[in-house]
Amino acid sequence: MKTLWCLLVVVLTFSGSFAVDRNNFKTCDQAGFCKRLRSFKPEKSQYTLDINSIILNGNVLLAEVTTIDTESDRRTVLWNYILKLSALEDSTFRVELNEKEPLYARYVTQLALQHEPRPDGINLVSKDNGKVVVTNNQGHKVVITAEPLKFEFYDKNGEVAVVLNENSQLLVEPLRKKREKTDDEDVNVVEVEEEGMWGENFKSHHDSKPRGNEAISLDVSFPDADQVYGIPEHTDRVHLATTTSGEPYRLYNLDVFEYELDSRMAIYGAIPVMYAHGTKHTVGVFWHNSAETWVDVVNYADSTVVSSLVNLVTGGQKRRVDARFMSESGIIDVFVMLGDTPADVFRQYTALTGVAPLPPRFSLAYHQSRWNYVDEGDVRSVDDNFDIHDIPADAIWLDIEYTDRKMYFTWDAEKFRHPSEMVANLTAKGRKLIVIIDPHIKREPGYFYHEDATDNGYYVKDKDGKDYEGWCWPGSSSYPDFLNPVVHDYYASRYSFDKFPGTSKDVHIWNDMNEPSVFNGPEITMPKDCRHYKPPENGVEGIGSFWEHRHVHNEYGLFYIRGTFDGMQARAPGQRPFILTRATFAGTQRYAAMWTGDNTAEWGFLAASVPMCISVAMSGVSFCGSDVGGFFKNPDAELMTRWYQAAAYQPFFRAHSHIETKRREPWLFEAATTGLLRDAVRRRYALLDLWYTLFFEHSRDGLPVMRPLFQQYPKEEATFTIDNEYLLGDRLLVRPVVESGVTSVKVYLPGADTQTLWYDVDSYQPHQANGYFTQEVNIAKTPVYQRGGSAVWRKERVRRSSSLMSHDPYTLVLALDWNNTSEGTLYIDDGETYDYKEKKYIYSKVKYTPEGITYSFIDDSASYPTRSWVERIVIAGLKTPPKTAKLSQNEKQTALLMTLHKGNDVLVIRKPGASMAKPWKITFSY
Ligand code: NBV
Repeated sequence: MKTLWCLLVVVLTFSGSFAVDRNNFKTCDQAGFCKRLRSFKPEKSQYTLDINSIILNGNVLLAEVTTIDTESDRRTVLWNYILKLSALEDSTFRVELNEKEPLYARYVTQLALQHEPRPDGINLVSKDNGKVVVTNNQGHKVVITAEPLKFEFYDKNGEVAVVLNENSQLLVEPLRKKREKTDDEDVNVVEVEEEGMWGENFKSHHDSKPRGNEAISLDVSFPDADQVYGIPEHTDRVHLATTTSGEPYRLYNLDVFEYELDSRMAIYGAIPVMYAHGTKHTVGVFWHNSAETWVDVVNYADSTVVSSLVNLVTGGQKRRVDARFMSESGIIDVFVMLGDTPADVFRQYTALTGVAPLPPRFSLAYHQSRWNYVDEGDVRSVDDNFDIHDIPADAIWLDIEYTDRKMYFTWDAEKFRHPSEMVANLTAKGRKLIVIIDPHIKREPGYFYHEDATDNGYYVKDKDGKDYEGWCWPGSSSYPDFLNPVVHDYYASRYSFDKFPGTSKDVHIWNDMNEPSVFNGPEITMPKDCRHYKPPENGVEGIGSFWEHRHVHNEYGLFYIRGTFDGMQARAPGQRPFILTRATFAGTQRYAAMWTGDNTAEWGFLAASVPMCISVAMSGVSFCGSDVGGFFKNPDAELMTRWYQAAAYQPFFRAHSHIETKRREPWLFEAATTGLLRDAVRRRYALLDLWYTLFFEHSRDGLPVMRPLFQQYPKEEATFTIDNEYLLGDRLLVRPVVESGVTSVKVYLPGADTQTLWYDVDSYQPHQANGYFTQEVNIAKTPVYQRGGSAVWRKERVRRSSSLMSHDPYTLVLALDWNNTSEGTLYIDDGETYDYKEKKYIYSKVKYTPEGITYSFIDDSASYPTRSWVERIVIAGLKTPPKTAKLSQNEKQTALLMTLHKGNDVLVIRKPGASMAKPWKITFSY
């Protein structure tokens, strides 16, 4: 085993070719259920609803469904199911279909939903002629056809927006008992059962499948959709491709070494939500399932779809997308979100799975990481160098080497002898330390975590009920079963300061490898027949008394980060924790930020960071970034510069690199490059208040911080497939330069129909929206535009870290629209505690009209004693400059100084001096 371990380490750390080893990962054909379901194409669905069985109970319609052998004349009932259709708040329905009397309970995903979804009323309108019509209280109608079973969901305008089982691919494989062969039974009779029903092999791995086949599938059609989006994490475009001639999209959290671009292969995250958008409406479906899932897509407008099929299905009009979800286990549990705008569906999805809580402010600033900063001296010198080179930074990260031989919650006694002092050095400058804690536990005698877990039965069990042992960084490792509440509590308690000495409220956490990654497991993860905790039930023993890893795989990482979150909350109840996770699932946003894992220092990976983060942002997780500079390989100065410039405008901004790459802290490049990196980081700090405001607003409205263009411009067809630029809130448009050696890039400016103006943030030059235009770029230029009509607050004094800027003065940039107005919000609080829940914050709106500028509080009952004041106001796009300006605040009036710039269309009000702690007003005269 030792040799195998060494080999694995070698393979994982040195690989000359930089390409994923596809042999390690299954294709659909190699995953028994995917192959089986993909070839399941009945002409007519066997599922039939028994109209007479319908019961209306609260917001729920219950009915019996059977599968009927339609081939036989006698219409034999094959199996019985229970259907539950629930009407929920905010234009959402839920459809659940489970076996009526399953042999064992089927798994229902536990953590994705933030709470029991809130009900809406349901009304049974009719049940005649084989059709059941129900409505909710918000004006949506659902028509259920009894035979074959089909659901049509109508939008508010009475148009069909989502159809379930249109293509007859609904399937719930009933659980069956394995027939033990009796002595006198003919072997062949037993063998008739489906191939792979009771066991499957992949490479050298055998999956024992004790419950047999239990897969589910459902097709979802979106009439009128131009594009579908979502189901991250993949490395391809934001709008999903037709999969008929290739592999489906795969959702299975995997540690894919040297993952490839433009691929539908599974990687670290799996968020099973899909949105369909067209000029008529936007709708979505959330496939509430944590098992391995594959998704096929057919977009009838794609050139790859043969025209005879287009004609047959859409009558030649080409607008329609069909999808099909296939999962290895679970029940059919699908939420239908009826929009009808992109913002509506994004909100509806976060109403189900939650929003990201307001992050600590520092976490939105710049992070410096590397595998590894080798000792305390190294950390100190990196920290000092930021000051020497005048580059702000908020956090330094420690990777796995800080531990005592990869035993988490310990320190390497030689290299990190004084962790508390190290942390104190950082906090003196307002900086934080972030340390990695992985889920695998070294099986080392004497290691408290391992001993406690062994003694108390905390580990995930193998198929025979023994502690499962796999290989990971520490060598032989086991994996705590975070599904067990006792294990959750034990793990969370490890974060208390006395149990994790050297840590304090200024030490935050990075959770890696939580797919979970198991070097010697099938597909580098945990075997599916491993056993997890299930609450004991009277009379349930044997197979039904535990969950298999196959049921919970995609939410294992979520159980883990929930433990981290609860632990950090308990160690310092008044402080907001920051956690970074690699594995994601629906609901991840409630606990952690995510990053796109082990990318490579190549231009394609820089480019991919944009659609990858847009896609997860649409799927609830706004806090996303990539390893800046690329994890593997060494970036050259140009790539490094462009990566910093791009990441300065992405939510999570962290430089990180592989242990074998060359050191690449910003000051290790030539002076000119260091200057460009410094400039990129400073630009981030200047806009920190905008980031913080957008995350605050996300915590209230659930909308993505990093937005696809079509969210704000849903009728503008060109925006549907643009994913190399995006919006920050509704204010800035960012088109990062992700191409090498370019002197210009094409930028699409949306909003031509409303004569939207976009101001270049460097020059205040306005551009009227009119589709694509060519923007010249030199190496210092990142195309970023402020929307005319918006207001952005900046802080322009350079400090060592964000906390040192909290009371700094503001520069307000007002970019005017055609009507000479602009407005925008700002959120201010202490940046780290929960005092904002006690109304200690300022949420304000600033509004410009030609008469003047008003700064007022949106939440009147809240306040915060900020010492910040207004240092400068820039008004861009001014048509008639005012002659005088007068500030009124606290019943005092002050005349203000102004200067006109450029072609007299940029006005700067110098030192208005207004305090941000109280409302104020500036009045102009002409
Ligand atoms: O902990 C080491 C690395 C880490 O630096 C990286 O960011 C993670 O994605 N980790 C993966 C383990 C192995 C990398 C080959």
